[in-house]
Amino acid sequence: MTPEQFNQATADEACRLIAHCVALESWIKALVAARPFSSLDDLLQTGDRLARGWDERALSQALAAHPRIGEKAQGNGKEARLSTSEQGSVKHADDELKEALRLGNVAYEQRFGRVFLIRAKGRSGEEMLAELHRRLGNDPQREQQEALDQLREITLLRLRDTFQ
Ligand code: 2AL
Repeated sequence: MTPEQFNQATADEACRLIAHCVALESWIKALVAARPFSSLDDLLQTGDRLARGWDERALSQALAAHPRIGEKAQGNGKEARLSTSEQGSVKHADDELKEALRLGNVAYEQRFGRVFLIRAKGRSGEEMLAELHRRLGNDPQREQQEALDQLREITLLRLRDTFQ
């Protein structure tokens, strides 16, 4: 799809075209309402600006659509396929790394009460494990900000990949 096609779609159709980027209807609707975009850069910058307004509620809502690192996504929709592809580096991780990620996820959920979220595309399993361990040392406020930054990165990568 080109930005021009996105500009010209009906509002409902435009929402459907970007629905896989993040499970937050408010962001999807706001981006669609901000059309027309003069370029892909304009579109991506607006998507980024709108994502900078996310808070804790948005984070917990959006997290429902993200499987744990190292766990298979549920269902066979577009989001599940995207997660599987983003997490490609852990698919063939050895048992030791998989177990370390599993234990890290448990510790993170006990400490912060939500799933550990990280932009997986472009990161190895070892890098994600190191980040998990580092972020376990964050205070809750700092960690919420890091998780929101990761959610924004994942969303913007998905948005970028939606367009030619
Ligand atoms: C994910 C996911 O599904 N894709 C990604 O980049 N990160 N999940 C997660 N728990 O961080």
